[in-house]
Amino acid sequence: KWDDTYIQLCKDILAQGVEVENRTGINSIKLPSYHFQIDVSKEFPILTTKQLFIRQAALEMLWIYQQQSNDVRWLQDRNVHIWDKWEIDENGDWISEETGEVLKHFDPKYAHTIGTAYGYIVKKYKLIDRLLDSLKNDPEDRRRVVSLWQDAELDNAVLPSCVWSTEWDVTNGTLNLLVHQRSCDVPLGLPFNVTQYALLLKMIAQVCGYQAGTIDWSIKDAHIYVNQVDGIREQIKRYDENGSLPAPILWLNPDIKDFYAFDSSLECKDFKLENYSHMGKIAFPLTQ
Ligand code: UFP
Repeated sequence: KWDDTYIQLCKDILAQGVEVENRTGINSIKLPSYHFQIDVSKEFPILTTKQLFIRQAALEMLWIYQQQSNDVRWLQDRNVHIWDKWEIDENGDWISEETGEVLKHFDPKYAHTIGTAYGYIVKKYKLIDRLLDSLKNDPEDRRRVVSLWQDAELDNAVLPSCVWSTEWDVTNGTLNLLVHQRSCDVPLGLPFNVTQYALLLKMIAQVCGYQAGTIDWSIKDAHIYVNQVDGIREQIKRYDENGSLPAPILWLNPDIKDFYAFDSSLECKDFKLENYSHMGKIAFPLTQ
């Protein structure tokens, strides 16, 4: 179960991780790499040892892969504020929330965006259209790499994509996914990222006529920032005392056969989490 895998990773970081400095100024405790597998045909992965807001996770995923946008205002219009700290202002400046200093200057044409990362890359390189075409017309294809990491685009990105590539294969009518994450904020990023890629897998599988199978998740630099340790200890305590709760069911509107047709308004009408019980929110600081 996803909670078991996740709590084990947290315990491993606290037990074996190394405390290091990094660009943010807040030290992190890191493991150099980590790997796990989730079977989405058996369980929709969303943590129950803390509350996760699936609407926000889904909208960020749809912003990247369906809208193929880098415009932070699209998220803000839907009450999603996770990218506010990385928004380039109208002068092209990216400003530190804490000190007000200019961390980096960009061409003002990137105002209100995160620059040349994530959705910008998906759109420019037609990554989703290529993926859908290959899945529909050439199921045995072994070249299905979707890479958000494009070296030529790095200089104009506020944050180079963290989850940076996916690989997709079809085996016996089942679509399986491998995800690479170059840098992983385990308390805040990972629970969000796993749920959103599981949803993406289910959506892509449905519109291409496959069952959703496994996700292999491969992390380089799995870390907990030192100011997040208390929250993680609280989550581990919940798990050690109570285990986890049964996984909810994800309902996806079966009438949608076109990836671009899934509702990406504030309401997200085409999916629902049924019977999501969880142990309540844990607030973790987000490091810019
Ligand atoms: N991060 C994630 N997942 C994401 C995302 C960011 O874990 O989807 F956008 C975290 C990882 C790291 C920070 O703590 O954001 C990025 O910093 P850096 O570029 O220095 O690795």
